[in-house]
Amino acid sequence: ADHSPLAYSVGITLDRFIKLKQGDFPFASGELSQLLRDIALAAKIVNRETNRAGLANIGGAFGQTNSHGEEQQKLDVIANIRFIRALSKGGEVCAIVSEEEDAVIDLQNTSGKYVVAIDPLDGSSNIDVNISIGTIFSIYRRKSPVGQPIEQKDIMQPGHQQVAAGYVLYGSSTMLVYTTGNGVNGFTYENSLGEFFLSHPDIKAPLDGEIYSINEGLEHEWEPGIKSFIHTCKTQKLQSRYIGSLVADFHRNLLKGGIYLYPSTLKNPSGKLRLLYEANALAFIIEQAGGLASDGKRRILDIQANSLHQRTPLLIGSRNLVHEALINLNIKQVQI
Ligand code: P6P
Repeated sequence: ADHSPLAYSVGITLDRFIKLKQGDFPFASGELSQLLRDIALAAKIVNRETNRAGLANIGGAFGQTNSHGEEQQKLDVIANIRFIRALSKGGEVCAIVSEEEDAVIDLQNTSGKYVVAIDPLDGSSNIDVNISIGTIFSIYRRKSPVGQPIEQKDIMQPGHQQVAAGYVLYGSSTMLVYTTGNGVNGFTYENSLGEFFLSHPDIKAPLDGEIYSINEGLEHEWEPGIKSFIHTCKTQKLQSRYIGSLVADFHRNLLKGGIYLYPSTLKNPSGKLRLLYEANALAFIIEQAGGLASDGKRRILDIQANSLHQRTPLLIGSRNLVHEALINLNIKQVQI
């Protein structure tokens, strides 16, 4: 097959790309490929729901709160159901941990080799004001050989055990960006054809960047190292860009260069973002693209979870910017 860049960028669909790339895993039995297709299918369905939310009276609040006491939006609930259903029907997954579900969902599928951690719709408070939202997912192989998946062993694996990770950005166009550990590739959805096409082959994060993303309204709650780093960003005339939707901020910084920070705050001493289904996936992607992801002390991918929904501070993006932030946070030299 022609592997020249042009060959990849002219009209190659996600399905074809997955098949092509499966060659990278000669012993692959095709289950991970099928799982990626199942996720893409659910993304197409959620994309359709988000695009018509305002019209189909599925915008706005669902009228219940999730297990964290956060008010659920109707689309949160719909996206959660759609991804769980697609993964259950696909047959490759034995268990799911979802932001929208307090407990692990055991799909009663003992032949499923994979575990998925997912935030079905992040940033859903932005839906009603038509700001981009996203899905974030991590994929692991189960560690226990058979039977009911074991929470500590199969579900709460450290991020470096991921076999794949990605996100869907429902924005001005809908994109699927994922890695299986061999680089990062981006696909843009063509609504009229119902297909994702390769649009961003082999994404690399610029080592430097001119953008920093943080909620400045919380400045009074930051630790001194964050205050000094953000002050440095301002003296170096970086641009402040903060959408309030993690996937949108992450994606822009990945392509253009930049750093996103959600540090420890008084309200959220461990940060606001979740380790298992937000930070780990984006950390895998950014490292595959040449960037860094840290909680301020440790590499995100090295953190061993001890609860399903645990939060973590997150500094993620261009290598040199994250490194600069870490030096400010831990004045002692940081080896990362
Ligand atoms: P804040 C959305 O609720 C979210 O989880 C991320 O998508 C976003 O970056 C962050 O929280 C915004 O949080 O506290 O700045 O409103």
